[in-house]
Amino acid sequence: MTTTDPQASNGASNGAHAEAPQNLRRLLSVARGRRRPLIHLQHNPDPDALGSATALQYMFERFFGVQAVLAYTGRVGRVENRAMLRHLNIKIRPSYKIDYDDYDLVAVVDTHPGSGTCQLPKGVVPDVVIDHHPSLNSLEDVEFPYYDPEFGSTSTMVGALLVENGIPISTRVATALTYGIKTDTMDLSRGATPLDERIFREVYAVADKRVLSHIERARVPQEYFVVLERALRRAQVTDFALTTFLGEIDHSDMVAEVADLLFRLDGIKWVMVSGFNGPLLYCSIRALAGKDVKAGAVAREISSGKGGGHDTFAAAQIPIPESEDADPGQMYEDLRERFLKEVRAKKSLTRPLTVPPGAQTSDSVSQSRGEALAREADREAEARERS
Ligand SMILES: [Mn+2]
Repeated sequence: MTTTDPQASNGASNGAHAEAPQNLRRLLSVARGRRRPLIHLQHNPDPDALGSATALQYMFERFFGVQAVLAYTGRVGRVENRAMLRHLNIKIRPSYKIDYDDYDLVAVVDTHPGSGTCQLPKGVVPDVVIDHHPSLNSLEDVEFPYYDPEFGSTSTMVGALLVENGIPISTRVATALTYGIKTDTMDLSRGATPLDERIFREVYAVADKRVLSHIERARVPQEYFVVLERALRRAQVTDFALTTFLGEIDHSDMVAEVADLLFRLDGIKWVMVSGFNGPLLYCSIRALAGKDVKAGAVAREISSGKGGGHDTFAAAQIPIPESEDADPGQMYEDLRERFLKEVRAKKSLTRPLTVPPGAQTSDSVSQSRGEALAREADREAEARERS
């Protein structure tokens, strides 16, 4: 059963996926005869979007001998994700350079129309949607909505279409799916079902482990550590919640990465990390499982509907007003205020994670060191003048 009802499941929680043959038949019947398919990815595509799109592209090629174009909006920021593109030779094209009228089939992966992460051009109704993100939207206009929030990743969903139907996969496709499942489920620890495990085992067996390691251990620019230092220095522990502001960031994935790192702090139930890039303030939220307040609802609430997500991890993207006195730092403070209220953390119980505000840090140290050097240079110049 394929359904747009978020309550229903098409079997992800079971070890086997009985719907796989039927889902494959439906996908093939929609795609049959189409010569120019286009696969539209989630905004700022992550490994799950890239992995599921690569596997779907492979299916179009295998069954119909057609080359699907992969279109994206936003950017691929995280170095691991860029390494994935490079090592697996995944070609993606910016959506704005594409005329969607040139294509006779549009498939959307790892997002769905109506969601903030789906930036399809206006008026484009996809023929196929493959997604696992919780949805409040109806997908009834979509010919084949393969949609089920029970799955830990979209890569599992496309992987199931292949594996459960006995379709052989290439090392490249297996590696892409492996990395997609791995990152979306945090190594099968987050939102993963027995089916995610099963599909993961199958694709991992075929995956190129050396390439995987090259992707996961991709080298980062110095800026990464600069932002990380800022994140730690500004982090505040409030009761059981941890918050920090990264300031300006090069790409939005950084808020998620720092949120995952900080969530490791002992005794913490909630994390919120924010930073801005261009016209948007980004925010990532993490929560312990089993709370009566869910991360997705908190993200939606504190961002006035500009966010959402899963029970334990969620995100928001809040437009920064164009006016000159718009202050992302103040926006973060307001967001933090709403967040702490929403998760019911006691503000009086606030302490710095590492150093107290105003403590001597690398910034102030290098500043005073710079001043000392300048004074020394002045003295030397004076001495030269006297002699
Ligand atoms: Mn995903």
